[in-house]
Amino acid sequence: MACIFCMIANNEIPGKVVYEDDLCTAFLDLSQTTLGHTLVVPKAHVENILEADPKLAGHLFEVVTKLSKQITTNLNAKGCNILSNAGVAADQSVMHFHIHIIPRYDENDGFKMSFVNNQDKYDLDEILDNVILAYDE
Ligand code: DGP
Repeated sequence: MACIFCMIANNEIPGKVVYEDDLCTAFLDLSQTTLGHTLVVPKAHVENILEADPKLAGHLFEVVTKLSKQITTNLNAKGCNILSNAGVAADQSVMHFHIHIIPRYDENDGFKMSFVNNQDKYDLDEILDNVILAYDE
């Protein structure tokens, strides 16, 4: 199936490209959740970070680091959120790995994210021992 981000990243259809190199392309997100909302995507099709080679993901994060400083400074933003949704349960709607750079201006600028405090539901030692340290690649 044709992937819209493959096509934009490889210049097969036009996008508002902010940055490009051999491995990735950064372009403006159509929705512009906040002014300057940008996506950084690999040129090769990878569904999301859970499928990505760590070296490729590392390169994307290097580019995200540089661009987030450039975009935040040039647009006089006060900060930014960096986000990558992986899987439908995590609200991924385009199934091509992408990292959002969302410049932030104030708490009412269009982007909302909330972290519910569930600390009384879980045991941190149990999570560490049984879930994270037991993980074997
Ligand atoms: P996510 O929910 O994390 O999969 O975010 C997908 C983002 O992609 C969403 O913010 C809107 C954006 N988007 C969807 N289709 C297009 C498109 O054709 N062009 C551009 N530039 N952005 C798109």
